[in-house]
Amino acid sequence: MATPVRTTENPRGTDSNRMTLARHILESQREHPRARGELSVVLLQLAFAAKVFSHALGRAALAGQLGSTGERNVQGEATKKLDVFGNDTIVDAFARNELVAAIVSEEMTEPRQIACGTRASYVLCVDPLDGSSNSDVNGVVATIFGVYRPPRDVGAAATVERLQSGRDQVAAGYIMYGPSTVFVYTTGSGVHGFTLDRDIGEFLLSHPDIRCPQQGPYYSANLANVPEWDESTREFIRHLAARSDRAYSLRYSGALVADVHRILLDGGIYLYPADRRHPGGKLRLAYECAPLAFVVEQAGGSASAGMSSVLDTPFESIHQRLPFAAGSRDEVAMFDRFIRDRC
Ligand code: AFP
Repeated sequence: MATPVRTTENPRGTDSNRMTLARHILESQREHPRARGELSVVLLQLAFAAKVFSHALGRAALAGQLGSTGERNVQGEATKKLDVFGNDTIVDAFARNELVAAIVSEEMTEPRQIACGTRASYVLCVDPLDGSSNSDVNGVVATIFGVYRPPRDVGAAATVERLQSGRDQVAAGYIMYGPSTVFVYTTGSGVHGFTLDRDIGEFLLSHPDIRCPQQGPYYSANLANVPEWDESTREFIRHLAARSDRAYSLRYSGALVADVHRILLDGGIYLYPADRRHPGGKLRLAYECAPLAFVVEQAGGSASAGMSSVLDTPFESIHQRLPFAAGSRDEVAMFDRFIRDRC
């Protein structure tokens, strides 16, 4: 008689011993003996909101949730119904607890004060639906988050006014809604990725300790903007494209996270530089550039605002923009050299 094969896998193929996001967050928390567990709960609430949003995105076309609302957001961009839904989902996940003092969102002109009068330590900055133009064409979209702990007086709650720079982040990451839903996060000890197992409703570790290759084969930028760029940026892209060994390929999806995620895993450079229409850059510092810079740097890559560091850029306003380059160290250093040499 054949010996039965012993397996730890359940009949649905999910190993019950696998690392869940919740377990990972709690085990990381133990590395900080003075931690009170509040950041862990913030991350778990984000994961909960991500599951709600992921489910809604999958049904959006059937539920009449595609298309625009007819309104414009603070940036003057047409608001999609899913922008509103994504924002409401995040706000709802934090509105009735005192986990964060305030939420800064791409979709809200002013910060939403949550835990006024409490000692909440964190400010959550979020782009609920990154890449919203992709949502109507079944393309990849994402949520980006940065959890900030701004300096505060003893016993007082954190305030948005006290946010200084991306260095105030204690956690950052993104949730990417593609063929699978992936939660990527850092708390300053490496970068880890989890894939949503829809059958059991859990994020399971699928990309432990992500490392961004030192150099890589991709560049990612909206080349329709080339005529609007300064000469040094144009020269940099020409340099990559003209390599006789065809070392580089172009990839651009129109969703920042999808493009940066590829670069994070496979290497290369993502670029959204300043252009004539966006002299200060297009991407938003608090909830796009800084969280992704934290992730990329924690994975061993680099992020640059051209001549300066993304993470050290002082915050002047919550919706401030910044030129942004991120990815493999070699390509980002090369970009910085092109910019510097021309100045
Ligand atoms: P939102 O969907 O959050 O407004 O972000 C879109 C985005 O900032 C980013 O996801 C893309 O990389 C970039 O815009 C695409 O912009 P272009 O259409 O100008 O290339």
